[in-house]
Amino acid sequence: MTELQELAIFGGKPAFGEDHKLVVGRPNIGDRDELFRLIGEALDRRWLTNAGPLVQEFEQRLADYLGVKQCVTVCNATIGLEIAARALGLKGEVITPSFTFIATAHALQWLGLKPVFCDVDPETHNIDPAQIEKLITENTTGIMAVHLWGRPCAIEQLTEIAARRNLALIFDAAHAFGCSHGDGMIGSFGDVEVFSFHATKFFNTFEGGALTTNNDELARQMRLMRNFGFKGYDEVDSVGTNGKMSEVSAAMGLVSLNSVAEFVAVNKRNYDLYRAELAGVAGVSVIDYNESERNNFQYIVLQIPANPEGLTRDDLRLALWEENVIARRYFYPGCHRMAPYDSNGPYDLPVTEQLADELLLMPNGTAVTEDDIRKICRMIGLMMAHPAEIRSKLESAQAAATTS
Ligand code: T4K
Repeated sequence: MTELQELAIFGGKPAFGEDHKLVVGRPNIGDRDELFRLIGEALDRRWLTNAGPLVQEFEQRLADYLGVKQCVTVCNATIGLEIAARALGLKGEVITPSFTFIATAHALQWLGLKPVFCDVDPETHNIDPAQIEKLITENTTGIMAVHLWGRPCAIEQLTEIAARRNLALIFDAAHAFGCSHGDGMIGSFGDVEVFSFHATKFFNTFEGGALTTNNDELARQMRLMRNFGFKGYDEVDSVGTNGKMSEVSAAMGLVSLNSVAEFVAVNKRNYDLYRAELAGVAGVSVIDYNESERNNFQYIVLQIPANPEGLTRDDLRLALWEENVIARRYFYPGCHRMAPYDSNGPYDLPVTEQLADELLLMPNGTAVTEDDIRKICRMIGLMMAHPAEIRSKLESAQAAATTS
């Protein structure tokens, strides 16, 4: 058992070495031989991008896995969100949460749309349907909701509001690959759903993403837009961009798909262990997943409510960083407090601000062992039990840093 004086902030040796830092988002990697075989075939074919055979196979396998009619892969989810918004003809204002990765808001702003920030539900961390209607104006054309941490939004309520108010409904499903909602997988709700397959996601294609929809005409338009709007060699149908996925990314995707069940099982094992190990630690809780649904368990989200007697989320983060446990404050400070949105206030987003100050994400995935987790949780227990000592040490380190 580590004693207080053995913690790195008191001069002890960090629990993890510089070459074994534990981070949020270390990629999961499937069968390398199979990956190199697929890449070798692509090289032999000399067909490297532009809807090649691997991309086509990947799209079909994704559509089958998700139970959705159409899947259009893209080079990343940010471009995917932009293509979705453009294909749906969004104009003016789009209602979206501030409590998300900045890409959600930026995708809208990049298109000249105005993201209108809506607060989130304190339990689900997802956009609060009860607050959406107050934000709808004559300029509102859509809702871009986010299935944060892979936990589905209030899909039925959002669908009902969108239909009644004649708004498009896009789900940013960047976190939600492999998650279900009732009878269906995330991927077939709203007008379109957008996945991210970035390296830091539990299922990755290096960079990449996918647009999924049951609307054939929308899929056709998004397919054209992803390739500059080209309809044939010399004919352009609409404004477009370069959002294509490469063959190398599709190869990684096919290989990742073969291992997706194993990645989820490891995430779940780790999640269960974090929960068990932290169960007795006062002042920290681990957010839960609805176990009657399919989840990917990629995000281990700790909540450390503000408490004048205890450690804050930021104290804990700094102490863990000294141990080379690079826990992250997703999504601090909230999009509305970042440029360019911070100059548009005032905002009334109390739950967003509270969560941005209280949540801390922990390392997960196949690069994290059960021993790593036990070690991390023991340190968290020790730190949380000694708030005064930890805080005074952090304050003196900070004072020394500012005077030097
Ligand atoms: N919507 C939502 C809700 C999202 O969360 C995201 C992306 C998007 C949209 C946009 O999707 P993409 O356009 O990216 O497809 C990371 C990811 O870059 C980002 O994709 C992700 N969300 C976000 C939650 O996390 P950062 O700025 O935190 O990344 P960074 O560079 O700090 O990396 C995180 C950790 O992962 C580091 O500690 C190092 C480690 N890492 C990273 C890479 C790239 C590795 O160990 N290996 C690697 O290859 O945004």
